[in-house]
Amino acid sequence: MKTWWKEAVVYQVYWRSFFDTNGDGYGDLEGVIEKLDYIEELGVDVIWLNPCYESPDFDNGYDISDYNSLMRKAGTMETWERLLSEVHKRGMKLIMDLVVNHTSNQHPWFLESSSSKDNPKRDYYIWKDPKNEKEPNNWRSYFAPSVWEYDERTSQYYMHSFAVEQPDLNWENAQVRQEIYKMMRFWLDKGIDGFRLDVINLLAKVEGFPSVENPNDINYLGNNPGIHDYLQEMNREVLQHYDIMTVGEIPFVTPEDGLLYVGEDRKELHTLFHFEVADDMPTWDMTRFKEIQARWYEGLKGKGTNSQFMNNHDHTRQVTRYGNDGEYRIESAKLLATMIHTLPGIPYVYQGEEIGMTGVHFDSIDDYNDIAMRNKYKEEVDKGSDPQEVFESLLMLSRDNSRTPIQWDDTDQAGFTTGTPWIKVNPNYKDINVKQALADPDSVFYYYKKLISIRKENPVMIYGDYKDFSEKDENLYVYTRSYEGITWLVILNHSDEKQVLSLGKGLDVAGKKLIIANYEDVTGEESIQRTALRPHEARIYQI
Ligand code: TEU
Ligand code: CA
Repeated sequence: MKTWWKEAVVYQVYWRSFFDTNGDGYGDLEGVIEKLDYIEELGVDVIWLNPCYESPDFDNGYDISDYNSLMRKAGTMETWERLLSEVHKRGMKLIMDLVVNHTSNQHPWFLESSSSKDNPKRDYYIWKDPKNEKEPNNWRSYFAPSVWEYDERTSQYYMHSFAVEQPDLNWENAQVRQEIYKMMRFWLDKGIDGFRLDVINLLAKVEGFPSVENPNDINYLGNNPGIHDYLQEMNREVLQHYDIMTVGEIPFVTPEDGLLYVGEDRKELHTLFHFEVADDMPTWDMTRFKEIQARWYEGLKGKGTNSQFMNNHDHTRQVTRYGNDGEYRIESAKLLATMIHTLPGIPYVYQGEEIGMTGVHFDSIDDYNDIAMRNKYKEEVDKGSDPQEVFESLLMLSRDNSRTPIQWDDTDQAGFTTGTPWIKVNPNYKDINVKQALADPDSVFYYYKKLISIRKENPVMIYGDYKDFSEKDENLYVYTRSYEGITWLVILNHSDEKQVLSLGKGLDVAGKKLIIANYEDVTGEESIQRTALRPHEARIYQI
């Protein structure tokens, strides 16, 4: 079935790092409004806005203390409403980040819940008695050694899958669920176009809360019995009544499990982020990547829709982590884009990716803000590890790699703010910035723009069958997408060396139409039955 959201390209706006209009060092919604023409120019359809609700901001807005009002740093409700209408005016859509596995510990619900054992909201969160004077079980949290935090006032522990400041809601409680549904309607009735649902598969917890054999492999936090009842209820009560797009953040899933969330007959969610790449593939691994793509393609084929992304606000920028951010930065950024936009699934562009922004290496832990990194650093140093070694081991995957401000131009602070930015600007902003990209017709930006625009005229990019012709190759990735008699051949050399390509029968491109290429001298008439592809070279032909 064809739908608007299957055909969309989504642009993720991490607003605090986007553009600051009042000099306080934080990007803000006014800044997003000011730069909407830039986003529109890229040609994307949907904007995913990271959380901008009232929050003490321990985890950059993922710790919400009031779902119905705006974080002061972001702006006012009036600004937000203007943002929505300006997005719509430009023919784009806006999806909001829905964080309902947990709230902030400053949320009035938690303040009440923690005040006494017989408070009517006690059951809004997950409270347990100590076991042998210790934690109720050995579960590890994403951002802390234990999911349990002891609260002296009532001599019980509460559960937090993330930081201590992010207590998990108790989804078993029907009143909690109704409160959440009401809040979702509040935003939907304002006219938003959908939700990105934060760690949505964590809502249901393992019954009985048993200790596990290997607490470090935290997959027991997700995909537990009951989760699909919650999502089907959410769909019935809220989602199905609106023409929206929903994308679930769903760690630890196989395609079989994934289909239970996004199967078109399931009435749960439209699409998902699985993390077989971003969480489980630390550095580039071509054959593994192909294996993941093939398995997900087969698993969801004709039944559900995948998403394609290699970075976001939690994961190091793709050109640094999975590509080449040095000599071949531009070619590599374009190759990765070619891949993401031609593999089956909805493509996501994380702000700054479209100009090939890179990760960072700051000098000291004090330059970092990421609560995941800081907590892990403290945990390891407290255990007695060498601080410098711990620091260095955390650099590559620090979430701040992707959170540095957008580099607008080569002026002070990359033109992001007139004040002091909440996190340092990447020092390479003099070379890599939006102003430069917009002035150069061969920039990464215009390559993205072209890829996105050809998607609009070519349903083969969206609905085409996928076939890999290069399964075992460590460097080359050669695949086709086919739809209604049209076949596109995608050829990628994901390596720093020349690679000899030999195309099998039926794949010759002689005289065939070149759709796009990331080396300027490729024009499309040549036969490349056997040819050498240059480092990070990417081409698409219609054959
Ligand atoms: O992320 C979930 C999370 O823990 C990710 O860091 C993880 O790498 C992966 O994406 C899922 O396995 C979400 C938000 O994106 C993140 O910013 C928040 O800190 C977190 O939830 C808690 O709300
Ligand atoms: Ca600001």
